[in-house]
Amino acid sequence: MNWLYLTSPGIHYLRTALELNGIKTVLIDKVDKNLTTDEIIQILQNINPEIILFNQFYSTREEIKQICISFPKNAIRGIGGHDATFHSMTLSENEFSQQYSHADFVWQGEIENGFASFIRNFQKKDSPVCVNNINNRVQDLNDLPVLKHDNYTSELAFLVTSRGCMSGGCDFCTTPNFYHDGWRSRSVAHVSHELRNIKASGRFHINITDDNFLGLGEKDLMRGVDIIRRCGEEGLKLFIMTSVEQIVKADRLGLLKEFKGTVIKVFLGVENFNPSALRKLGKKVDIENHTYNSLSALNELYDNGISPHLGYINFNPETSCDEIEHSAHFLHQHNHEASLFNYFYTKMGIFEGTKHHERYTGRKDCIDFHGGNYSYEFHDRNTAAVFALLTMVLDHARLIDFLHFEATHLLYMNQLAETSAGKKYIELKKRSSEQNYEFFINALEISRKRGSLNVILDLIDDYKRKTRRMIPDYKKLIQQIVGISTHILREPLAYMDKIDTGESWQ
Ligand code: B12
Ligand code: SF4
Repeated sequence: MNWLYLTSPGIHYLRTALELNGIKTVLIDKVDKNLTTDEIIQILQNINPEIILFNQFYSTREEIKQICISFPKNAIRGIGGHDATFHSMTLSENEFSQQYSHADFVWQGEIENGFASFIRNFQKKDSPVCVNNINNRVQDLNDLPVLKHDNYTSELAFLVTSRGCMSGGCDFCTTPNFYHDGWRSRSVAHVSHELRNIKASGRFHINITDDNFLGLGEKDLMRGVDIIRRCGEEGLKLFIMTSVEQIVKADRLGLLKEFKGTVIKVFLGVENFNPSALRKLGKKVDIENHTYNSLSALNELYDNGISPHLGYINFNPETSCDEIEHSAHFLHQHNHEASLFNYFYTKMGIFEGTKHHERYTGRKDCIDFHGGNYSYEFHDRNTAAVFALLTMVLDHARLIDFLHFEATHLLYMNQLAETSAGKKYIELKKRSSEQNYEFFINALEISRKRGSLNVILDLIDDYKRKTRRMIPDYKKLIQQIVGISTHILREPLAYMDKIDTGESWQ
């Protein structure tokens, strides 16, 4: 999916804060340059730095350890970021010393206040040090540097216009604890300077990585709309993440039409259509009205030429088969949303720093971290069986998800819904939605009735055969869309070209 090619914003803030304090830096950007672990080690050996700093994600913990170990011990090694912050917070002193023995320090929280002077004065100790900076937030985000965007190659620009969300937010999310005193934003004028830099870098597509771009109330919404207007004037295209409530509000105030043609995709925090599942997830919304509000928001986005991408969590440790069945009906019945298999497959992660982590840590059997992933067992055996069946077709389903995602993005970026390509797109979306739904409901049925191995194999074969047939159709559609498009993202198209059309498999 094209958003995976995005450079990580945290390393750019880290670098800029150090440079502004006279500390010379070299950026090694794994995502942007598609670097392997060995290549990173090689680059580090060539540079031979005095200090190495890492922005850790839960899936890169092991890789960072490996890099640290492969490098001469005299360099200072520091680790920070969301995952390092919360992971280190949950460890006892002994566990911390053991698990971070490859590091000299772990920094918890933002870097803007305090990190530059810390690193200048830091002396290596016998065991790693933990620095708690979580309460030392940047309160006025207009104090943040305006980034230049001249040091990464991706076609996608990133932009951070706000930090945080509601205090005491959703139980599965780490954002409320990282930014415990709530949502803060940059002014429109401050953001506008950075928009100019992005434009000057030759990019037209921006992923706004704010957890909640449109904020929490009407004033925040108006700020967001103002930024969208500026982007519209500059011909910039946006991907944003926000809540169902703010989209509904924007529509009620007649503002959503201003998004048209500028906002291409909205990552919408729906999470689920089932009230009982929402309660288990600990989603902080008006649960009884959430399904209605979510469906209104989806319709309003489509009506304004914007493609919604659902933040969706179908499985959690206590998911029941009735909940996922109800949820599947909704996905299937509304705008063919069942077309993305990922919505069916997403399982809640139990991350350190969340209320769920606190809840489940007493029950250690529930959380197991290995190979860069959190796993747990489902309480219900039938639910576990459905999830296992979904896993068996994942390789095929993900290919179609990728093609569908990119077709959607191109179509909406160029506002081509009303063309013949748009009609073809809807046909394929419907086909994909029917296939995913049929597979899911059959998987559910088999799991409840404890179906035989032959029945299971037939179901899997049938799904795989049908999805393979869709590959050439999606590829043709994407070519057709590209033929009439003004705006194109080259990188995902290059990946698409490498996908075997599947014609030889039929
Ligand atoms: C953009 C984004 C993405 C992009 C990633 C783009 C990229 N290349 O990084 C995409 C869409 C691909 C993505 C995917 C996923 N993401 Co994501 N994502 C985000 C998001 C919303 C914004 C990141 C951002 O821009 N932050 C702004 C920068 C400025 O903040 P920062 O990185 O924290 O950096 C600050 C400090 O941490 C510190 N710092 C950072 N690095 C360092 C290093 C040192 C040495 C020091 C001292 C300090 C320091 O200083 C910085 C400035 O103050 C965050 C939420 C968030 N608000 O951070 C989730 C988040 C990181 N994602 C999360 C998750 C769960 C996922 C997925 C697993 C979702 C899914 N189910 O598929 C996938 C996994 C992808 C993968 N490859 O494994 C979780 C991670 C939880 C955890 N404990 O690790 C987060 C925190 C969301 C959440 N609240 O739960 N994601
Ligand atoms: S609304 Fe989104 S960002 Fe805010 S707490 Fe809930 S999941 Fe996290």
